Amino acid sequence: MKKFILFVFLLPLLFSCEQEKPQPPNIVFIMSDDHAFQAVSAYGHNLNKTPNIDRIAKEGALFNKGFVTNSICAPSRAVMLTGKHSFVNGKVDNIQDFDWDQPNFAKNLQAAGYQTAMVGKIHLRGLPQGFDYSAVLPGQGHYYNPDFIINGVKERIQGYVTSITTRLSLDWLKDKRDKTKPFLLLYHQKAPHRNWQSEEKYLSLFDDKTFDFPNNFFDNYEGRPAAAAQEMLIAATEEQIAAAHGNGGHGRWGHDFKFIVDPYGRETRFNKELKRFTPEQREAWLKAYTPKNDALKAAKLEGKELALWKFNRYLKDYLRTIQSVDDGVGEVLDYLEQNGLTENTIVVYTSDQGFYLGEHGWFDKRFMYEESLRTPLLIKYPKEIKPGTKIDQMIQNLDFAPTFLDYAGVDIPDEIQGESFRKIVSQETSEWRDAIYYTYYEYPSVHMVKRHNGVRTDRYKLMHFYYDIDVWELYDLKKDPAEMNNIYNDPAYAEIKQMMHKRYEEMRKKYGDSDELDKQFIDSYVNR
Ligand code: SGN
Ligand code: CA
Repeated sequence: MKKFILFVFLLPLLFSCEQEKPQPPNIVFIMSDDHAFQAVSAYGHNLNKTPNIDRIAKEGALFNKGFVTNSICAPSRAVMLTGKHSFVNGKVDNIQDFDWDQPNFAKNLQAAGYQTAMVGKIHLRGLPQGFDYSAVLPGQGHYYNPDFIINGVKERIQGYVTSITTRLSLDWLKDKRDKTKPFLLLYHQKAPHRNWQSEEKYLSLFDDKTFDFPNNFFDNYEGRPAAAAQEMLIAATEEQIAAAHGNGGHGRWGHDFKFIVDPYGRETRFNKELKRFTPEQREAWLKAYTPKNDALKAAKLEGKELALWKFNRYLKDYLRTIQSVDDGVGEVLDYLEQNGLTENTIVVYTSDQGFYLGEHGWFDKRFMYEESLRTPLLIKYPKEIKPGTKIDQMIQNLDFAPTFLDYAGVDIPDEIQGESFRKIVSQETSEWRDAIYYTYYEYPSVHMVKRHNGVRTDRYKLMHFYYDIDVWELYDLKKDPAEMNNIYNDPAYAEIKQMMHKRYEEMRKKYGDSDELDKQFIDSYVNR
């Protein structure tokens, strides 16, 4: 009896000890493909409404300076997984193989007892390592009726890729994981990647709107020869389209603007793309696009008017695909809420790089200029992050791996080059790096963006374009946020130039980059 009384007496103590043991947080890491920060309404650009993505910032934090280290898809994902720069993890461009055998943070979390899943676009060939469950798109994947490789087995799934990615993620959360363990879910959408095919229900969204050009749409690229040499114009002339390398290049009537027969009577390859659709999907598409395309043909627009039309077709299609992404984010946040998981789950929303929405006349990314260097970055974790927090420190995708390991209470391997931003976002400290380093390699290739690297501080950016060119660019981001004025040779900036060169050398040394490595990556690319 005495023993029993003692037991009853000690019972609450036992429970309180149990409760005090911190439970590692769950992590839902949402990444979209090519989602520009300009197209997340929380950033205030007024193009579209993303109420569900915005919920993350409202309940947590919004980063104004989230950057990548290499603005292209597969390399960005390799950096995210490994916490190491491209020239260290080896995946410098979309073409080379990624070595899945190297360490990644999902492997670390898995070893620490996490349930791990990767769903959607990863763009790294081979079976993803570090995941108990994977359902990934082969390569770029398709918008309609996509193939998925589910735990190594290919399967075609009928429907729209964004909704399927959400459904597979929710299925895993609901009944494919061990619910006694913490989880890591990489929920990675293909949208809004080119060629911006929207879900049937959003095909007419924004029809009643006309978007204005960004101020620098008709950029003349003066003082910026690499910018002049790109092939990623929204509104290229027929001559420019014809002269582009390969068939990726500038915006095209079929692939990009969705004409089966272009305004000059030429059949495009778009009809071929529609072959993947079911008859119902095809009908919905033709019903939406045919009258709009016929109207453009009848209007016989030219010059600036035609450019405005192309810009609007591009931007509307792009924004339409984001609507489905936002819907999916809402479904996942609702699931967490309805299952009591909100408090102990970290939710991150970001993109593999930024994107041009007409700035400099462009779509695509790759350049170190702001719109593609910068991504949307939003995070919530009610236990540590105050609602409505705004962060101005310069974060890079290099920092995801160490940050997640830090939250999970797992040791951060020394070889990781990024830093945990946990204390930055909880505002426990404000001490942080004051410069970031950038590299880009994929040239010559689609869009013809030349090899370059550079350093960005809070106010200045120094870039070096090399290989078949040797050009330096310097920008004062405070005076020239649109990066129209290369001040590299401006005597008024001589001291700044010197200081930035010093920072550039320091960064290359710090991360282990060098002229030898640049040369090695040229050789392996040219001789591949
Ligand atoms: C495809 C696109 C390009 C895009 C690359 C890389 N062309 O090649 O416009 O730059 O992917 O994108 S498309 O004709 O296939 O649409 S990335 O995000 O995967 O790096
Ligand atoms: Ca991408």
